[in-house]
Amino acid sequence: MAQFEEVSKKSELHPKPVGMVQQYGTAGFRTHADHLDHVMFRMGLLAALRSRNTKATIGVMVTASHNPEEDNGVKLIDPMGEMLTPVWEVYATRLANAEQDHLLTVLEDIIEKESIDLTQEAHVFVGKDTRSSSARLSEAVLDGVTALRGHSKDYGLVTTPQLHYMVCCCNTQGEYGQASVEGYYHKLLQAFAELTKYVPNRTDDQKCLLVDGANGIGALKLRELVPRLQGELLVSLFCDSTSGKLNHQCGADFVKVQQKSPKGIDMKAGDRCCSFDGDGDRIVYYYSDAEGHFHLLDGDKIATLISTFLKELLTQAGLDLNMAVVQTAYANGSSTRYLQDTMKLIVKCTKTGVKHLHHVAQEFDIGVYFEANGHGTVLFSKVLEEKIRQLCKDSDGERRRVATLLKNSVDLINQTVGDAISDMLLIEAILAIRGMTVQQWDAIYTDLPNRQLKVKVSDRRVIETTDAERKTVSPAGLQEAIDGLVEKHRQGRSFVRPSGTEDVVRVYAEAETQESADALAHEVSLAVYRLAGGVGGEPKPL
Ligand code: 16G
Ligand code: MG
Repeated sequence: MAQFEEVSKKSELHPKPVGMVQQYGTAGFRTHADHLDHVMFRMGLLAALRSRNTKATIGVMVTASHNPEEDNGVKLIDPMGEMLTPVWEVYATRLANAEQDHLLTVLEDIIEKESIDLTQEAHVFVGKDTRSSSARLSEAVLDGVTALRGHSKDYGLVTTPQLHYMVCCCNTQGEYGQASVEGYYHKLLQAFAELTKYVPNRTDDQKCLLVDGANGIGALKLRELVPRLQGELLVSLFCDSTSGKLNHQCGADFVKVQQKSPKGIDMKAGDRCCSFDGDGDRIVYYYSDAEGHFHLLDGDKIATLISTFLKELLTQAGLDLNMAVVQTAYANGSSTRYLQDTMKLIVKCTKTGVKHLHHVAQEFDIGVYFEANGHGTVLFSKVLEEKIRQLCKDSDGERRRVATLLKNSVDLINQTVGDAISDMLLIEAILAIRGMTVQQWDAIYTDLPNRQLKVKVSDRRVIETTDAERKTVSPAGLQEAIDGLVEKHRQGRSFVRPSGTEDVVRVYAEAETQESADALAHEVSLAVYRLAGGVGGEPKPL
């Protein structure tokens, strides 16, 4: 026990309120900031163990992404910059929920199960978003790392994907890039400059982009980056955190859910706009047309733009490699049809949550993955990266130009996780290279009208799903009811799933018209309410 004296002492400074229970959810712990001090300290401990276990540097990011300013949260980052492996999510939950006098027992149990050698060195990178609670909560993480004699490096204010990038750089001994904010900018700026230098005749109008920084860390980081873009992109930054509140009536989640532009953005008809979320790992684009109608270009449209571009380059380079787009059940049916039938791409569907998409995308030479909500990136196999390197060296003329475009696209993309800044630069480069306006991009396919609703039930775990959440297996009769309702609507599709972040059941419906999608969503909500133990009043029609 002597080796844990420091843990015992320090944990008294970060006591767990008796009886409080939290879960390492889809993207880590997330709740009101007042309930997280002990969780942060313990995640510092866990990161120090995970580092010894993997003999690599581990990341801990303090953020609650798109949640309100009052919330906070924490995500752990594994050695290659990917999200924490599921077995350790279970440890994280156990450690966070251990009552004060059980903490050492749980800690020792993890050490024993994973045969962790405490004499090994431990290294942990820590980062935080701009929430007022983040400073003290990240101190608690650092306390935890130190209590287990780990070394920590505090990156301070960084976006979530920047910290993922740092971890990957460090564990690849710099092969992925330099593990500093400066190194991150350098890599992206160079790739962006190389890509856009092939399109020298752009007008200022084509270079203009309005960005909503969600009043968060993304805005701060973009402000550092923009002056260095050398006029290749003319960014007007809104919701830049100088006056507005984080995620309040702005940010990618607000825009996606409300289907309207953020408050405070000064957009004219046809202006190309995008919104980041509160920790800079999601992005959506939009514009309004001459009639004032709002048009959203979500993760599905982004995946289509990027995969179409990369597929064309592969063909031009004569590289016969496999490529897939990974989506979730939320992907608009029109996008799936376009990618499969017109683009002849492999399309895979997984459960909601970035880690699931990431995992499937790893199986291909190029795996483009995006959730409709704007979280996504592209993964490239080692084989592909090597072939591109060879082509850049051995070919000339047009083939070399194409290989160079591919190489710089790879460099511009943050392969560790979805990254609003990197995605934005890639999208801007593709639009520039193709000479495409945001309206032309939007016109690649037309979204089917859709509607999302929530239903409150007494226990959402009664809903069990299969087939990447597209079908339910319980409660009995629900799937049959949904099938019956879907049949009544042209181009109808609907599914329900328990949320991983909120105590609700989510309902999705799409159909040929908005009226039809709204009606279907309502009918399916009623079926959930009746068959899965709905609470409160019956769902009302929209
Ligand atoms: C989390 C996930 C996101 C997913 C969302 C679903 C990460 C980094 N984030 O925010 O990918 O779309 O949860 O929420 O994995 P839901 O389960 O409440 O619908
Ligand atoms: Mg986020």
